[in-house]
Amino acid sequence: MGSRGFWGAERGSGLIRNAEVSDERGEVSEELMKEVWAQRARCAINLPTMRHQPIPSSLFVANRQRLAAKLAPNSVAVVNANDTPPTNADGTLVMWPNSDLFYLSGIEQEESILLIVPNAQDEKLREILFLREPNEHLALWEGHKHSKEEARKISGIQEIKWLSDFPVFFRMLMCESDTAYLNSNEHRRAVVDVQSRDARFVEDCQKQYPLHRYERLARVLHELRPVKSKAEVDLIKKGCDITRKGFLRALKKTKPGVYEHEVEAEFAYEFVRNRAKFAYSPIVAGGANSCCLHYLVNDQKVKKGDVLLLDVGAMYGNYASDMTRTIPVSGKFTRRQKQVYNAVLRVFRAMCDAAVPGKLPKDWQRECEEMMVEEQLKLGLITQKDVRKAKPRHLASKKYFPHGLGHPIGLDVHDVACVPSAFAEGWVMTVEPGIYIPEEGFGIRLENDILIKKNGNVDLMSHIPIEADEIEDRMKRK
Ligand SMILES: [Mn+2]
Repeated sequence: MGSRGFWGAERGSGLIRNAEVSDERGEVSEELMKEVWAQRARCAINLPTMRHQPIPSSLFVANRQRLAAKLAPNSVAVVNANDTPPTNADGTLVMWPNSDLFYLSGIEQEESILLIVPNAQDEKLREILFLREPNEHLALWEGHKHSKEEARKISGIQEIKWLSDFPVFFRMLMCESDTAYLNSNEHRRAVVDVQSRDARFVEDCQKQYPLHRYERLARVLHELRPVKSKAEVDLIKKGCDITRKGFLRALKKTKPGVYEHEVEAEFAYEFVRNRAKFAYSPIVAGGANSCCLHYLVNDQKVKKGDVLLLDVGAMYGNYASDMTRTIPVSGKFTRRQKQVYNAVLRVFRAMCDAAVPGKLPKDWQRECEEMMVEEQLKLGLITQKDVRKAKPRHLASKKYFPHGLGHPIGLDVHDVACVPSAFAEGWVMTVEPGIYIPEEGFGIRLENDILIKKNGNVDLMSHIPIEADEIEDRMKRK
C-alpha cells in the first residue's frame, strides 16, 4: 500500500503533499500567507466551495437514517471519497464526487471518510465525518477546504474530525462492533481497472481486522438509492430545466455548415452559467454519425438534409439528467425522416406510460421490442419473414433498435439499483427508444426522464419540445 494507505496517520491527509509542494515551488512568503488568510476571512460565507446552491442538510440526514435502519446490530459502515484521477505528467482531472458519500453527507471534498455506527456506545460517535485539515499551504495552492462548521452545515453531522484522528477512532469503533459494511462499485456494467479509494480501504481494513464479519454496503445502497425523495427529484428537475435551456439554444444555432462541437458549445454555455456541468460526455452526431450509439468526437460539419442527434444532459448538484433529441439540420425533416421520427415518438409515449410500479424492467423492454417490430414493419425496415425467422429471445426489431429502452437515473447517469427489482414509486427512469438506419444515413432517438408514480408517471422533461412540428417551428423562428 505504501504511502497511499489509510493507517499511517496523516499520510493521506494532504499535509505531506503540501510540504512537497512548498519544497518544489519555493518558500511562500509570510506576507502572502497573511494576505491569503485575510482574504479567506473576508469572504467567509456560509457554504463555500460548491458550485451549486446550498442543498438543505435534511436530505442527507434522512438518507443516513434510511441507511442506519437497514444495518445489522453493532455495525460500522464506511464510505470514502473518490480519488483525483491522474492524466499525464503531473496533471490531474477534476475529481468526480463519490455518489455514495454525497448521498449520505452532501460532502464532495477529496479524501473525506464517513463513518456510520448506529449503536456506538458513545452517542456522539454514531455519525462521524473525517476531513482534510485546512492549512495555509492548501489554501494557497488548492483553495478553500471545509471548516468543521461548514461541514456540519452541509451534512447535518455534528461530529466532524480531521483525518489524523481517523485511525484512533476507527479502531475504537471497530473493537466494539461485530460487522463492518464496506463500500465497493457493484454496478453491473462497471469496468473496474483501477483500484478505488474504497477498494484500497477494504484491503487495508480486512488486513487489520481479519476476524470481523464483513458485509457489502453497495447491496444496501442499491436498495435505497433508486427511490428518490422529493428533494432529490427537485434537483433532477433543475438539471432538466438547464438541459432545456441548452437545447433551445442549440435549436437556434443549428444550420447547415456548423460543426457538431459548435452545437456542443451551446449546451456548455448554458450548463456552466447555470451552475451545472455535463452529466456525461455529450453526443452531438450529424447524419450517419447518429447511427453510432456512443459517438463522442463531435468534430464533423453538419449538412443540409441531415439530422442532428443530441444526447446531452446537465448535472446539477450532482444529480444527472439525460435527454436525447433528433433535429433536422436545415429546419425541416424529410418525409422519410419524419416517418421514422413519429414511429419512435409513438413508442416513446407508450413506454413512458408502460413503466408502472411492480413491472420488471426486462418485461418493459420486451413490450417495447414487440411494439418496435410493428413500427419497423410499417416502415418497411423488416418483413414478416424476418419476424418469423427471429429467435424468441432476439426479436426482429433488434437490428434497428439494438439497445436498452431506459435506465434508472440519479446521482449516476446509469444509476445503481438492485437486480432484479421491479419499478417502484419514486424511481426516476430514462425512456429512450431509437431506430437507426445506417443504409439510409440517419438514426432517430428520443429520450426524457420520468418519475414513476402509482397514479401515472410524471415526465420531468415535458417542457422540452419533442413533437416534430414544434421543433421545426422553433427552428424556423430563429
Ligand atoms: Mn440515457
